[in-house]
Amino acid sequence: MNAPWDGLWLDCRLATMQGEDLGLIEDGALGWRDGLITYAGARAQLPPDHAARQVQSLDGALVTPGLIDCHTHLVFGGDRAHEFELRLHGASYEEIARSGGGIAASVRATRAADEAALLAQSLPRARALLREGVTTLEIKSGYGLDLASELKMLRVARALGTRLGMQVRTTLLAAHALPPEYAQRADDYIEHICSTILPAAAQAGLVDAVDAFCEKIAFSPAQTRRVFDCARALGLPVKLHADQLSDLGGAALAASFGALSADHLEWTSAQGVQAMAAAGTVAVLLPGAWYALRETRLPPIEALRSAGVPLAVATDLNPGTSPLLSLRLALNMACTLFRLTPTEALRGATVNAARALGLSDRGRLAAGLRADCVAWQVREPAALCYWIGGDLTRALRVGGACADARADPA
Ligand code: DI6
Ligand code: FE
Repeated sequence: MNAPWDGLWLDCRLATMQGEDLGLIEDGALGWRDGLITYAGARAQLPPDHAARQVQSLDGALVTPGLIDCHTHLVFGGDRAHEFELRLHGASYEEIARSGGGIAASVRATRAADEAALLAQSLPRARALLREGVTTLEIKSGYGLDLASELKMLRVARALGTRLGMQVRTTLLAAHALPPEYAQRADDYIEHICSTILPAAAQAGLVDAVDAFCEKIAFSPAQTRRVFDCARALGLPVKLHADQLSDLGGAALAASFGALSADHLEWTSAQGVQAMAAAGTVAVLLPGAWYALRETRLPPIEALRSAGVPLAVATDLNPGTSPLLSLRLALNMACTLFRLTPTEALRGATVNAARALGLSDRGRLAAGLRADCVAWQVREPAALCYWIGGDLTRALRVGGACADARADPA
């Protein structure tokens, strides 16, 4: 007789994400033990020894894998609400950056905050995502831009996961912007990343992947390649902020390194799409930044779809171009603005988001995978993309443990 399961949900609609669509199972059952799914399937086919310590009937509620936000800059000091007002009065994002605002403003605030303060400022943002079903969160550095501050950011990112019981994957984005001490010396800063920041962060075990902002207002393809060569030498996977404001061939560059993902992609060419398809690189769509910047050029969604490039959707939560505290709202934007189907959007925040992080142990409901799952207050999967805002979460498990941000009132 096997040990009893830790939990069993009955009478639910399972969106397993198995196969190429939602993998829906009506009148389903989901069991777990020791943090892993033991059964995900029809209730009628439950194995005989499915006794569980806690059994809940969900009255036909929808159950999905835990949501995965695969692209965030969630840790940062201060905010840039005043820049939001400046932009409403006609200032452009670039003009604000050139006058010392933008990322540089967040760098100053992040460097000035000690680790406890940075954690305290970041907790409410992580809690907001947890409350709406995000069980795995990617968090980038990139507002420190010196060794001590980049390590501080990455430690805070990991601490958020420990504190809230969420899974956190950390990405080093030291190549996000040029710090003031390296003004006019971008190549020297890239060398500092490669010789000092990246090796130290990797040595400290704080880096799961490496990213760069390949853009005219940030770093060139050659500088990006230099950082990626360093990441490859350290055995770290890469991902890239690619072709967001112009076509610098970022998507093809990312694909040439076998990147986990290329993100933004508004200006990606047909060649870039083909390169991503050949490399298996995931397209991470970030409609929050597109919306906040009032962009007009859409990513090549139909080309990506036709080429079979996996589509993921994320918040790009950051203080400048995407102060978006809701992955579900990102899903609504992906459908409404980018014309994804609800099935594409939901797969984009589960199985394809897991792939964008190089994770195969989550993002689907199947025996042996992590017991990260959400029971919702809706029956229709499309309702998760349809409702704009609101609290639709009914129950949440991270590795089988009850994780409710409301339980962490601090
Ligand atoms: N692309 C973006 O839209 C953000 N970073 C990036 O690489 C902007 C981040 C900020 O404005 O703080
Ligand atoms: Fe970003």
